[in-house]
Amino acid sequence: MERITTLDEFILDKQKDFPFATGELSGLLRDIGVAAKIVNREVNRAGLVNILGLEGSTNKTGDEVQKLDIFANNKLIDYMKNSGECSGIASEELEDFVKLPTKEGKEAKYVLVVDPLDGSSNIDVNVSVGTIFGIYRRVSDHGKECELKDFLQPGNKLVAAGFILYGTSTIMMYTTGNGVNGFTLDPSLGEFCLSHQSLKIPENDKYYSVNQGYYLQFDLEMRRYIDYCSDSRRSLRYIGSMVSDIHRNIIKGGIFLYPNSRNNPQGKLRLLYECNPMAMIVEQAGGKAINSNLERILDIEPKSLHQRSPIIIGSTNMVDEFEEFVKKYRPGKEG
Ligand code: AHM
Repeated sequence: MERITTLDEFILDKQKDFPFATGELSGLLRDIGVAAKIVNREVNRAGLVNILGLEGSTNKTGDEVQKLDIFANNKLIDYMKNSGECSGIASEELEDFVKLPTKEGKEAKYVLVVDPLDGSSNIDVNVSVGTIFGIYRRVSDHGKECELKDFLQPGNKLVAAGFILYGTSTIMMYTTGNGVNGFTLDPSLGEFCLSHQSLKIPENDKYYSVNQGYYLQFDLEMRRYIDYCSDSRRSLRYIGSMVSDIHRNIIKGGIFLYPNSRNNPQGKLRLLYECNPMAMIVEQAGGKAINSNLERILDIEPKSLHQRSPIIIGSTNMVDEFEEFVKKYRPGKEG
């Protein structure tokens, strides 16, 4: 029987490649793995909510029932607070970032950005959801509390990024800038086990993924590209859960588009919590991620914590092809 490699073993093994590593980043990644298992347990029990009590009500054990995304947010933050490995957390669920004012928190080198439960509107209908995270090295002085500038760094400064997909199986993928590896949770062991090594996004043109219901609200060049995909008999796959849609594209190849539209002129997805970490993972797997202005997602300078960005992400050949369409059809551009 082949020996399995657990997430913890893998992280520790990789740490050996950096002789001066203090183990903080490894510790932080391992803590995220544990927090993910806690969220996973709750996501799996979500169908029982009607038995245990509806949101806002009191359940049989006397606790108030929380919305699952809030629950995931609170669990993640509580867990990370106690881990002492990061100095602050910015979450899609919270207006402001959270400082970890303990001695360990002030000394910690890293800050975490997280979307605790992305696509949470899918939970009621039993569709996969995910957690997305990114880790930055803080730029403020160590020994003091973290500051806003620690979080407002472009994605090209991320030292690690990853996601957990709560799907038919639970998978965690992460990168520290040296390729992407995936780990599948074995429920019988309670361990994430290495299942996808050095992932590379296939270069094909089988799938495109966009909310085509907003078609009439998109810019001309976006509509032209969607027409072209449809006309070329490509398969449209749209789950409406970014982690699931992008995970499929990483495995099978394809493009995911969440563009600006008349109703959402800046797009919908958040630069810090969704676009940047996913862009780092996809680039590390050999893909590409840009916005509607054809700028690399990872080079955008964030101005605020909850800034949104249009995103076009996936197999390099498809994103390149999209760029050609924009250059050709954007009004006012030559072509
Ligand atoms: P959320 O942060 O409210 O969960 O929304 C994020 C989700 C993404 O996972 C998904 O790609 C997108 O919203 C779907 O939006 P839409 O329903 O507009 O297509």
